[in-house]
Amino acid sequence: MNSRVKVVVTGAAGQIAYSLIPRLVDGKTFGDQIVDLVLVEIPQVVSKLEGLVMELEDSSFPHMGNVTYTDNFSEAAKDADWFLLVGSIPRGIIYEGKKIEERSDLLKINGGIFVAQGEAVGRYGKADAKILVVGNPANTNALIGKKSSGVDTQLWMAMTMLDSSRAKSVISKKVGCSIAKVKKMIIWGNHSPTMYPDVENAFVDNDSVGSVINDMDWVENNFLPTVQQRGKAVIDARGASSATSAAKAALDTIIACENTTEAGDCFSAAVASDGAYGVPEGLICGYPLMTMEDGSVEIIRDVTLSEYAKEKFAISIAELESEREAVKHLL
Ligand code: NAX
Repeated sequence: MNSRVKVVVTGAAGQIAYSLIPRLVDGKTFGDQIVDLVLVEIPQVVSKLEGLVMELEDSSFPHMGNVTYTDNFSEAAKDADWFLLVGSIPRGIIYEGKKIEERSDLLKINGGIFVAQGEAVGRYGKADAKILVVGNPANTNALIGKKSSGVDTQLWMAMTMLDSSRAKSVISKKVGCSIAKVKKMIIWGNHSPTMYPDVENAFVDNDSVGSVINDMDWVENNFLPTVQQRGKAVIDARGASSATSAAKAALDTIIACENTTEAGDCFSAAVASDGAYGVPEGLICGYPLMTMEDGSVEIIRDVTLSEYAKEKFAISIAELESEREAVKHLL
């Protein structure tokens, strides 16, 4: 075995984490490396993590290194390579006597958490650490975290992989092909119902999905709402939000960052805009990304957007800007 990687996971007693954490040490996600885990929770539930650590120990994972748990994020962050920031206060919870229903309330509460976590990632994490924000509102949480970190060498991402996997699934059913054949599934914008899953630039074999399907009415009235509202549909059906699929998407994002992207493909995550595709600088925006041979993650810059796509993308950019405005006191 080659080396070690240290991974911090917040929200470790939550439902996504229960599916995610064992698979971080299964020898697939990080390949042939020993994975040290630090599991983080809020003080009220941190003691529950003892049970999860027991289960991990009992699972006999050859790639598992040291596993610890804490409610002290700064302590956890020391020399970490990866941060999976899953923990956040979910919609629907009673918080300080009020039911949290609005995205604006979520922004306020979770924004505060990400200031402190961002500072600790910047101060104690490795200079080349990668940070994947899963906790919602993911893009704006990542924006606050990145800004608070004060470090430019670390890579802050918000997760849109689940959205791209959902889009691939809908396309593969429509076209009648294996999901593995659907490539270059880009999610533009925010991880929210305004996201724009780009059917026109996706490929099945070497053909554009847009031209294979050739039905913009289906795209507008079926594909887009299905993908954009899939999170809600799962909640309605399951009585709980997506967990195992979100965990798989987080693992897929790590794998995409740790391995060179195949020519002609890309992966989806939201990263800080440097003005690419006209997005205001600094917004954490869903883009097509590729991991280069030297391990750096770059925005793919030569995708052509149709007028239809530009219009949809603009709606999501406007939402990201309004979220940034709502948390400007934290930036
Ligand atoms: P759970 O409520 O099961 O777990 C969240 C856990 O986070 C709880 O155990 C809570 O105690 C902990 N937590 C809260 N604040 C924390 C803090 N400051 N430090 C450490 N831990 C903290 O939620 P779960 O279903 O696991 O979902 C977690 C987050 O993922 C939610 O915000 C959810 O909205 C978001 N999602 C994001 C998705 C994406 O694609 N980006 C999809 C799935 C999911 O909806």
